[in-house]
Amino acid sequence: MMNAPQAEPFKIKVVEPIKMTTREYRMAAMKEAGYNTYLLKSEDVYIDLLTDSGTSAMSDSQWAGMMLGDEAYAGSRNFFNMEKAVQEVYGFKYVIPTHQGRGAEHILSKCAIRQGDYIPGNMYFPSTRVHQELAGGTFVDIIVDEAHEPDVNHPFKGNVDLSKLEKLIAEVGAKRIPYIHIATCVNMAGGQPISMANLAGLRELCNKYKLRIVLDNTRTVENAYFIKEREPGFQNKSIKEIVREICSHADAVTMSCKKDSLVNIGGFLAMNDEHFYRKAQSLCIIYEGLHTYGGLAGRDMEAVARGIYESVADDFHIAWRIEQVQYLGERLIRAGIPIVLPVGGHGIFIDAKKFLSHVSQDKFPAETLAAALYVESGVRGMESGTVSAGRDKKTGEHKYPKLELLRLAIPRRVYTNSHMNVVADAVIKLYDKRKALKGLKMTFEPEEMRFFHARFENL
Ligand code: PM9
Repeated sequence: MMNAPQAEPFKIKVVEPIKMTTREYRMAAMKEAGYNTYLLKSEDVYIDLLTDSGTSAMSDSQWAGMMLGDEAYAGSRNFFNMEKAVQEVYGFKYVIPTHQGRGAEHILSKCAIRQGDYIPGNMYFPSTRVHQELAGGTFVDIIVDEAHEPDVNHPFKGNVDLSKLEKLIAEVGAKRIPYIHIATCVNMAGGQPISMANLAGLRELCNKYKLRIVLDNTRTVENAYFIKEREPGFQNKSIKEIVREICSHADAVTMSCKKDSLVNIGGFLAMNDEHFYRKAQSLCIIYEGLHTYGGLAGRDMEAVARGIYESVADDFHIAWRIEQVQYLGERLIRAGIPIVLPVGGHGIFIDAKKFLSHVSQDKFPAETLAAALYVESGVRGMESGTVSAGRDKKTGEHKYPKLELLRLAIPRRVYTNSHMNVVADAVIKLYDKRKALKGLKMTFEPEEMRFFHARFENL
């Protein structure tokens, strides 16, 4: 175990008061929001664990950098700072800024996918899969089976099952696979890392079939921490070195800077291939903005540049971040709460199928749990289960995933372990009252990414 700092490796300079509410108030707010935590007003939330995306506290250096924003339409100095940060930390030559991660996914999908293509990945992510499908592709899950089993304790549940990839290549042919999209610290699996050995094996296999690897780089710094902790041979390497080595196995990356890079907005697509870069640059101009701002203000790009360096400047930042998540996880494990094991990098994922074993999956146990936890305590989490999985395009039926989870994602540098204690106490209290929960009925269903704005009624 790395020497994690005993307390937060920062001190608090600015604070944001949070509103305390009563149970009656929260019951009314939840009803008004159609029992979907995404539809709550954030000011009605006490501890907000909806997402770790764009919710980080920026440092004084990042805020100071915001004042140095060069808001020129073209050639902003902040773009060059961001480009240099990506080149130095992640090791890619060409950088296209985007407003956030899905902007990069959109450009990549449009550039590379043709109708009828297959895009293998280590478990789906909603925005990534939607862009693949809109471009005419089909996502294929090639993650190891263990990733779909909440209580199987495996150190690298984000690993690719190489035999699943070989099987797909044999079935459809390498020509129908434009690239493999591999995530670090796989979100939908519970923030589970991929090992360096697995990445190296994947690279070898892809070289054999001349296939490209695109990395979803969103949580690579967190993944690097797990490699350092768990994979032999990495204990004496810095997080910065491990991050660089992870990226060396990829041809390109998509990135939501709203996670690892400690900013409230921003993303990029980066690669080494000049031809791909030129094509992506043109699409950036059409969909995002000029290729030296891509939908971001100059000040946002400066915050991204500084955030990228900060995320790997020393190993204490990431050690403290992950240890806080582990702290909450261990409190829940000790109380017998069913959560995804091992504890992942960016949050706790409660196994709603086990927590609410009396609520069938067509009554959305994870969404039910999210709504109930808010009413109980003012803590907001997010569903990652049947509602997020959507419907099968062919049969029109709900896709019932093996993982039906309530995610409690922890923003970076925002909450203390006192807040984590409040969260743990609330979950434990709710567990004792779980039999009173009956499930939800969907009353409004949007076509794409329905978890964001679906509405429900209490059963
Ligand atoms: N992740 C999250 O809360 C934002 C909301 S979408 C449910 O976890 C990965 C692995 C992500 C991710 C966003 C994106 C998209 C790509 N890959 O939100 O567009 O976790 O910046 O990034 C969210 P953007």
